[in-house]
Amino acid sequence: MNLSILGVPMDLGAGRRGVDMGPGALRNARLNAALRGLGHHVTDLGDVAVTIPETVDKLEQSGLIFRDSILGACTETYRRLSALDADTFPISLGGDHSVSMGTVPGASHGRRTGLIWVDAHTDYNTPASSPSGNIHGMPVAHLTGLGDPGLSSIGGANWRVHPEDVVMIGIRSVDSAERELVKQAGIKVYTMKDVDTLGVSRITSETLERLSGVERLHVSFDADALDPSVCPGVGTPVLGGLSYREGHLLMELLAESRRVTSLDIVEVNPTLDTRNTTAEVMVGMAASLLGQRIM
Ligand code: DIR
Ligand code: MN
Ligand code: MN
Ligand code: MN
Repeated sequence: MNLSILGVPMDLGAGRRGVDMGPGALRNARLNAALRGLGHHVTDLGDVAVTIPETVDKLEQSGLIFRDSILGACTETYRRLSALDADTFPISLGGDHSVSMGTVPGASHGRRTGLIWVDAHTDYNTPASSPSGNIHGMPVAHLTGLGDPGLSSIGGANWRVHPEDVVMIGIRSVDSAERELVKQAGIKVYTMKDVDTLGVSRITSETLERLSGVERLHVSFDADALDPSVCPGVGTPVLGGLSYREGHLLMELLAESRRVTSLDIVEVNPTLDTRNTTAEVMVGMAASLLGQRIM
């Protein structure tokens, strides 16, 4: 397969600094070589230009933290990915999870897109519901058309992810107003309780069945979905996450389906990590999704 890698070194949407160094950490963990080793043709597109937070006023024009700079970086991300051929598989490297407001429409090529959101958090706050004001807690809401009109129309005025085409896996931290929004939207959520009781195998087959009508299938993998004992280098760790094997099994089963068309790896924070472990684990997850097999 032709794979294109795009870094989005942005930490403007997170409450803590440092995820802007994620793309460097993932490349340092030999992402490109791992994917080439699987037989793929890998092109690294480099990084999108992102505003340095120290150079602008935090509340910018809008009153929403770094909203204008985030909109700018996500719009550029969208442009870079939509310029690729539809049969090229893009892997976007965050950066905080707000990058997905650009990667998901960019990788969609205007088609109906299923979204598998692997995360400890549902990221379904709007500016009005958010207790933190951090935009990395809001990307899925914007992708489905809620919230700030600029952030919700990066893929054009008419393109949206339909809430019924979103499946979230690994969830264990949801704000109270956010919970109501997720329920109202009808998004399918597999919490960690569901992972414990149903198992990743059943969850993956149900997910693929639910998303059988979509043309594109995007996986957005927040490193904090994995347990902090596996991925310590994240800004908002929550105990009780996916094990190393549960993460790999999910990626392996999705790979076997041959339906996934794009991937994000986000929220890797080298300043909070131990010896680049989190980047190394996430490179392994990407390799499993792109066809690495044990036998
Ligand atoms: C929280 C945390 N729900 C917020 N969200 C995070 O700020 O909206 N998402 N950490 O990854
Ligand atoms: Mn997230
Ligand atoms: Mn296109
Ligand atoms: Mn998260």
